[in-house]
Amino acid sequence: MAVTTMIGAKIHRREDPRLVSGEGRYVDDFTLPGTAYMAVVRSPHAHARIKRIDLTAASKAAGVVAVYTHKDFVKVITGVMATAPFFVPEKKQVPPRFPIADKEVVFQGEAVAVVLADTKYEAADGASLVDVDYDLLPAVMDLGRALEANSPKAHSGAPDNVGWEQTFIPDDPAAMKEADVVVKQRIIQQRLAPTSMETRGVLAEYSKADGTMTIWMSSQNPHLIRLLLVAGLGFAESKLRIISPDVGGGFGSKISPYPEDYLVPASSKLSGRPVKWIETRTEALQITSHGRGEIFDVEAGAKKDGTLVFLKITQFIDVGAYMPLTSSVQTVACLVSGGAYVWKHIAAHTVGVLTNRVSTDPYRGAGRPEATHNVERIIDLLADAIKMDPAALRRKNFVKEFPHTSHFGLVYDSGAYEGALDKAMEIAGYENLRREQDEALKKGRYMGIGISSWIEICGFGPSAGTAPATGGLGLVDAAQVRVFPTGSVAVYVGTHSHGQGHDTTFSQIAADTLGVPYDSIELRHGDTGEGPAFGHGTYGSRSLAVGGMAVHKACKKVVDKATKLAAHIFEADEADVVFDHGQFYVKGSPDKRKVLGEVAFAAYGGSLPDGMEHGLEAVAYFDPVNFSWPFGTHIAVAEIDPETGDVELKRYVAVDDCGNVINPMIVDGQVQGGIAQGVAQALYEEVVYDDETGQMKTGTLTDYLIPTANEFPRFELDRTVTPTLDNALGVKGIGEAGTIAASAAVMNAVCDALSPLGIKHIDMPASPDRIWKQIHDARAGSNHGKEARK
Ligand code: MCN
Repeated sequence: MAVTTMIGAKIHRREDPRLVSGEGRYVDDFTLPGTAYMAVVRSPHAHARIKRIDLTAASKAAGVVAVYTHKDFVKVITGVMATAPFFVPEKKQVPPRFPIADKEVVFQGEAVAVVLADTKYEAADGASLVDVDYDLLPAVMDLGRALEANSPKAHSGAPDNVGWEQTFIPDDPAAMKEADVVVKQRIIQQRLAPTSMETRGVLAEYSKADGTMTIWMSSQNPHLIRLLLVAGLGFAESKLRIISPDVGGGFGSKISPYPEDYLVPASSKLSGRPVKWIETRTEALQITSHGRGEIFDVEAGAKKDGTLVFLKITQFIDVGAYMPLTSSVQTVACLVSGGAYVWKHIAAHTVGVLTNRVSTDPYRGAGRPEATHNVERIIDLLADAIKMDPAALRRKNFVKEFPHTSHFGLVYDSGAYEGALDKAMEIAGYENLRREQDEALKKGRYMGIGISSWIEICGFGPSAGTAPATGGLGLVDAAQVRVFPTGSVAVYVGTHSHGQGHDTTFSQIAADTLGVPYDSIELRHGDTGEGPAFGHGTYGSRSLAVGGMAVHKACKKVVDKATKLAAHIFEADEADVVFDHGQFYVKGSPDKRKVLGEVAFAAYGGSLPDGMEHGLEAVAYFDPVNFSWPFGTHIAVAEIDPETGDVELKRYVAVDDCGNVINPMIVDGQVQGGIAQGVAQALYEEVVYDDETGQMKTGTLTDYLIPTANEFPRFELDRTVTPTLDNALGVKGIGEAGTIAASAAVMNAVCDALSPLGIKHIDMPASPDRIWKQIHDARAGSNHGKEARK
């Protein structure tokens, strides 16, 4: 029997045995005969003019095959890199970017020369012998300073440092006047380094004989990279193949193309040898795009009874020296700034600022963690100002009717925000926690409870909404389903799994839709040489709601054709044929059945209905009608040691809602990983530069503080289920939810704990020294001796 009910099944990820036993195949596991290894000579300065590059010693070094600079690459790289960012129409300037510097370097780590050698050690030694003479230029390292008229410019000769500036919705002074209470807060989103387990890497082989280029690359979206490289490298898509085999994490940092994606294939073309470059960990911290790097000025007003009136957001993004394709995705922080609440008015304005640092680009959540952080922090500040319980203030103002059209014209599809809040409060034991907190304070212990009722826009996205913002490309996705004559099935998808478990969940969808055994499905992704012509890849928690739906749609097409063929086999009318869990029969004769495999065999046989082509396969492109809008409530409980400033995260409760769930275990895993990253931002991680010299101070993992499992309590996870009506599976995304919710929950808990000292806000990361200093200042100030719960 081929009866399956895989959708919703809590099964282990089938890719894991291979991945955890060392059988994964990452870019560095591939080596071709004759491979030359590439090392990149990088600028040690944030901003400088290149006076002279002396290659003499490097060229003569042992094992060195070739040394290339800008003048060599202009012969084979035909265009500039794709930089003009998506989503912000009002660009002021987009600095053009060639993958390697010519006369000026604009951030520490920018490539100035590459060395090819027989081994990676010889390449590194050779690179150390390249002698570059620089004239230092003033660097722009501070976001605020960059906007001053007399600031140095990130690029010499530029009019100013403004990349974009856009008002999404202007102020409404009349609405603002209606508020009885107004609070204001500057909120800093520090720069973060995405830090995948597998650093980036590229291996390229140019074949002169047939004019093809094959590139192995650690990427989240091989088809999109191919599209962009076509322009830069001058190959037709049919001649350019990108293979992203197993990829050890991306977190958004492997979406946009990087200089090495051009320099490695170009070096292969110049040298006639396959060329490989694998990023070192220090390079990963220094030159792989950072996340966040923003300052928000947030102002909000409410009535005394807790009715929310207005929210005003001004966003400044440190975009770095260049603007990658997706750098402006972080402006989504404006578009979902209202969060889960009804506001009478929202005003939002964004400014993208050029500085002499590495670019910022999406990092898990991109814009939505910031929006959640802003609105959830400001709700707590309002609750404090009007002396209302923060949970009650949230409940009073939640959006309760769906679909709901936001001030920005976005339509929240479905939701039940109170249900998630109730469940989270019940699991946390909210009332008891508040009592415990009062008792603790009497004993001099500072305990805090932080709520974060998050919402998200994900599942990017409908072509009607996205194509105008992306230069014409609708963010649809594709799947190809092939049923072979014996009934086994191969599914090719345009998305890419690099930790999200698509091999399992997409096979669950295909198994149920086709009614075949789960084990008969082979899922393939990450190779532009097979499957559908295009797919956008994996980011913005879009894979299930768009790519998974494409799998479902392609399987349906296969079933439709098989039903016609079954009718022919049964000599019955198609309308009378029933398809039931992979078996066909004619109404009224359920004992005479054909399984899909038998029909598949017939599809390659000698008797087909008139006009039917042979074979049983289908390609489907899925264009969603809307984005997807998951939501939930997280509650963090923290205790702070006032003598050391150390934060102990004591409990973390998360109730999330991503509609129907394909695999509960994978969803839990995604939420756990996401929470870990959000907590990491709240308490530990920060990329730090020296403001004078532009040197990065956090260039190793001993300086850039990534927490380990020891730093987290057991996450207490639960769910509510509110399906979307916008797709047939009723699913919404979950890949970023934990990160979107967590920093606000933790920081609300930290600020709540310290509120008896009169402390209203703490910047992230809430490191012991930062907290200790704030406690020290508060105690030294007017609040000393007057500690009382708000
Ligand atoms: N899923 C499900 N039921 C739902 C929703 C999702 O079973 N209702 C399953 C999906 O089928 C899929 C997984 O959960 O197997 C995540 O699905 P989805 O929410 O569609 O997100 P994506 O697969 O598109 O993943 C992208 C998202 C993003 S944007 C980042 S960043 C991120 C993340 O996922 N980077 C990750 N999770 C990561 N996990 C790992 N291990 N590594 C990364 O780099």
